[in-house]
Amino acid sequence: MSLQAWCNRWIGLAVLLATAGMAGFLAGIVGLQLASAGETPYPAGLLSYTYGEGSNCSMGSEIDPINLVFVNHGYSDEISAQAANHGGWSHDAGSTQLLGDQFRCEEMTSQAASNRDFPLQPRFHMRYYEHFTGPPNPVRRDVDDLRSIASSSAHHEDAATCGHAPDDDTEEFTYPWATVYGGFNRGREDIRKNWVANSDHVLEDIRYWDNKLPMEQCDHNPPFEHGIATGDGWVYYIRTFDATTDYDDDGCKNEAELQTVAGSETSGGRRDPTDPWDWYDVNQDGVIDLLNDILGVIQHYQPASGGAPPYHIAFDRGAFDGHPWEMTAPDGVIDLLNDILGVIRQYTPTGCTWI
Ligand SMILES: [Ca+2]
Ligand SMILES: [Ca+2]
Ligand SMILES: [Ca+2]
Ligand SMILES: [Ca+2]
Repeated sequence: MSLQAWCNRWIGLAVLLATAGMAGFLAGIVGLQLASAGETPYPAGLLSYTYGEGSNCSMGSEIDPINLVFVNHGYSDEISAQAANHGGWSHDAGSTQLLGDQFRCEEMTSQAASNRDFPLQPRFHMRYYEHFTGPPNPVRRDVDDLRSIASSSAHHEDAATCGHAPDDDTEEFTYPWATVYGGFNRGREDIRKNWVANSDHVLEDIRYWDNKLPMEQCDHNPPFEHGIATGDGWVYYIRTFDATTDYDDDGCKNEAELQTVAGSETSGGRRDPTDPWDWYDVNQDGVIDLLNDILGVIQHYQPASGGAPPYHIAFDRGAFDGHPWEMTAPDGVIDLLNDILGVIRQYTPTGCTWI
C-alpha cells in the first residue's frame, strides 16, 4: 500500500484507540484515572501530532504530540488570553508547525510561551489549532466560537545552544495527581495546574491517544545528553468556559446550563449555553417567575400573526423539540400551547444556579 494509505490507516487506528475501551486498561499503567465520559468532544479525523512545515502532515514528519484539546470555546484569541492569565504564558514567539485533519493540513493558529522577558531561559510553550465543528449559530456570531475546538501541543523546554529542546525523559515531575516524565507531559500538567487546579476551567475528560513516538531533540548527544522526549499518549480535554459568563444572553450563566445531572434542569441545567431559546426568562434576570415571565407571556398573547397586543420576540418561542425546555426559535405567534404552557413548564423562581 502507498505511504499515504498506510499513514491514513495508522491515523485511523490511533483515532479508534482514542475512542475505544483501551483507555480504561491503560489508565492503570500510567497512574491516571479516566474521567467520566460525558459528551464526546473528540472530532473525528483530528490528527494526533504536529508536523514540520512543508511536510504534508505525513508519517515520519511528526514533531510534537497533541496532548491538550480545548473544547466549547477553543477560539485562539480566547486561548491566548487564558494562557496569559493562567501561568503567564504571554509570549507568542516560536516556529510554526502544521496540523491536519481528514480534510486539511494547515499551519497552526497561534502559540503561547512563558518567560516572555527572558527568551533564553527555560520556558513552557504550546502551539494550538482551531477546528470549527458546529453549524453557524443564526443568532449571534460570537456564539459560534463556543462550538470551536482547539488541539494543542504543550511542553516545557530548555534553551539549548541548538535551539529550544523539551526536557528529556530522564527528568521527573511530580504533581498532586500524577508523576510524569519529559517536557511534553510536563507542559500538559502545567496547563492542568494553571487552568484547572488553580482556576475555574474544567477537566472534562482524559483520553488515551497512543501518540507516544520518542522525539529526538536537537540536544540529543549520547552518551552525554539523553535528548529524547516522549509524550505518554494521554490527552486532557479542557472546557474553557468562564463560569460567570452568559454567552447566549438568555439570562442563565454557562456553568448552570452545562449541568448534566438529572434534576438540574430545575436550576437551569441540561441546557445549551449556545442556545438563547432554552431558558424562558423574558427579562433575563436569572429567574423564571410568575410576575415577569409567566404573566409577561400571557400579556403578550397573540395567537395570530399581526394581532393585538404588541408582539415582542422575547416572549415568543417555537415548539419544544425534545425536553420541554428545549424550545425552538420564536415562530412569530404567542399562543397557549407553545408559549404560555412553555413558560409555565420552565417555572424556576429559585433561579439559574449551580454548585
Ligand atoms: Ca446562557
Ligand atoms: Ca441557553
Ligand atoms: Ca425572569
Ligand atoms: Ca410562539
